[in-house]
Amino acid sequence: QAKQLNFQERALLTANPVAKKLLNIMTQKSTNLIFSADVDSLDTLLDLASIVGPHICAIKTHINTFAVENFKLDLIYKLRNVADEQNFLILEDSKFADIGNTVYKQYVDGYHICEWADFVTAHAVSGPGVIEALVKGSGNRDRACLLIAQMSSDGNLVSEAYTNGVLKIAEDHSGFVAGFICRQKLSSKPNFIHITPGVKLAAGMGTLGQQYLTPDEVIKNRQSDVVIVGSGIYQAEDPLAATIAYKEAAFAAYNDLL
Ligand code: S5P
Repeated sequence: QAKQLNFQERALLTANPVAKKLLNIMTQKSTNLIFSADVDSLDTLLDLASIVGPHICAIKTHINTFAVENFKLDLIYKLRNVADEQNFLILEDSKFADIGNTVYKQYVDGYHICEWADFVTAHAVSGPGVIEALVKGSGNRDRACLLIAQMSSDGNLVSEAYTNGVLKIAEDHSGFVAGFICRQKLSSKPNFIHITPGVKLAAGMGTLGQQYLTPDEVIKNRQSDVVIVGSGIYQAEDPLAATIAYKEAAFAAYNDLL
């Protein structure tokens, strides 16, 4: 098997500042784990972020899932401080999918995502205008997006041709696209980071169509780079112990490939 470039080597080959930061953090902290903090309130999210922060390379948020009644956007700026102190990035999983003009407003005006999220997720279904809108909204900040190239849910409509189209758009916008949300390695270009959700230590079917793979399967067999774990951590009796278990499993699998 040919020698794989490690994260540190790939950071040097990456023009996007966020991809570079992520690759460097993964090297410094020995973690290719992103925590998907799908909890009920921003207060709970902040508490968990402080606990698991030392063991993750990024936290993934869904800012529009919190009940509006007692929503306070200022808490997300507290998360920004925790992220800076503990050296992890913030990935807002907006899955932008509309025409450029609408995405621009969602990114800049709605929740001020451009201010606090290092990177965001986007579908490429509407074409490259979505990326152009995010570039415009980012201004001179260090920002990036991940394109959804494949999905984990049962019965999803993503075809091989669609995935190939997403790769093409990513290559044409590689200054802003840091990588992919995917089920396996899709591109041999070292600047693209492959990030995989739908991960649990026990593989199998989750609720509402979610399908789980193990960290070992995702990183070693499918050669993705990073795992995203949500309920495997926040539903665990001991979220810190679970975080460490996922971190060690995913990083050992990465080391096995080198
Ligand atoms: O295909 C996908 C893409 C994403 S970003 N499948 C996913 O599950 N996700 C997200 O990853 C999903 O929105 C959720 O926030 C997380 C998975 O959470 P878990 O609890 O199933 O680990």
